[in-house]
Amino acid sequence: MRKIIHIDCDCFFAAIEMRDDPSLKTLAVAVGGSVDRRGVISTCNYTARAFGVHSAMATNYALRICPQLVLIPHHFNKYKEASEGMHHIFQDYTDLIEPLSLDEAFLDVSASTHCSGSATLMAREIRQRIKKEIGITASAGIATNKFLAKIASDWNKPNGEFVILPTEIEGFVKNLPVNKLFGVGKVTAQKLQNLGIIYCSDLHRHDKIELTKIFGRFGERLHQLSRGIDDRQVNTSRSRKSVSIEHTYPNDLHGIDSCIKEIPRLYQSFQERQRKSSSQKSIHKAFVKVKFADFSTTTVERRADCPTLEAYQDLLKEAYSRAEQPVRLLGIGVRFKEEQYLGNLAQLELFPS
Ligand code: TTP
Ligand code: MG
Repeated sequence: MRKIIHIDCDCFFAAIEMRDDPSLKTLAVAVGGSVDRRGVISTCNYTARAFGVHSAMATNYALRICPQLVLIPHHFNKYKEASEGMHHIFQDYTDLIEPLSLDEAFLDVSASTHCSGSATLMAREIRQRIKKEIGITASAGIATNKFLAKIASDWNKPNGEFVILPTEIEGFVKNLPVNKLFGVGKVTAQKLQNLGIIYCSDLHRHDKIELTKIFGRFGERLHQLSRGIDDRQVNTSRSRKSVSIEHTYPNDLHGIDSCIKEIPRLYQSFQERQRKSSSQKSIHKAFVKVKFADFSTTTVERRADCPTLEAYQDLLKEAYSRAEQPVRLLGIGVRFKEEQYLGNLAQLELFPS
């Protein structure tokens, strides 16, 4: 039986800004891009959430529904520093840490002897240390696998924790809406709803074979998740599958020529980013992403070991031809070879559950 903790900070970027300027604490605060640059909200505090503001919302709209919203620009260095500080805390409890983002990580504490081996007490202590040493609050979920731990950390957010004991799994998943299952997006949720499946208990009426017939390989996963089963390891060597850079333009780009002209600048920033990451991975594909004025998005990719500027310009022509509308965002990037992951997975087998 494994002991997994999922830690997720509360309104992370906004929490850092409130820590550094306590006068913000009583106000509705968001961190994001400005209206004149057609920015979006990265996150907002819980006061702003009460007005309906949320991540990925256009700043312009957020200010309309919450006119008193205090908008703060990003300070990524501070977020990164806080994230590193949290990782130092995690390392006092286990080496098996899988970061999911700057403010979120899975910890496998199965073998840890801290707090007499109690994952619940470790999670509490970690939250207290994050508060004291970093100055922000985090929520924690404690369970026997990653899927349940992640759902649990959200259960009593903000500044809360939730434990799902092995004996409670069956009762817990029974009443869990299927859209909470990892991998169930809007389309699958709708498909499930059409079959009268709203809660995990509804999924229990269908056996593995039936679910596989309807949902392919994902059917098997649905069968397992709906029973609270998830064998995924805490992946300490989680590695990126792609690297990209994208830019949202303050004014839409009109015509293919003005889009093509933007590629050299993107290409240069992208190369800088790659240099900094000093990645040793082999490139497998190059891709270009285009978001049009109507927010529709298209991606074109092609096999390439070492994509040139011209290769990206060709990909862009193909992507643009799919809609031929004004362009809001351009992105370029690379995907890495799959073997890298198999290598990492093999390494993970060194840490059996
Ligand atoms: P989340 O953990 O998803 O959100 P949060 O920490 O702000 O709020 P919650 O209390 O619900 O956990 O994301 C962590 C940070 O990542 C968030 O503070 C800002 C950034 N982020 C974006 O920049 N864009 C996004 O769309 C999301 C979801 C997050
Ligand atoms: Mg968070």
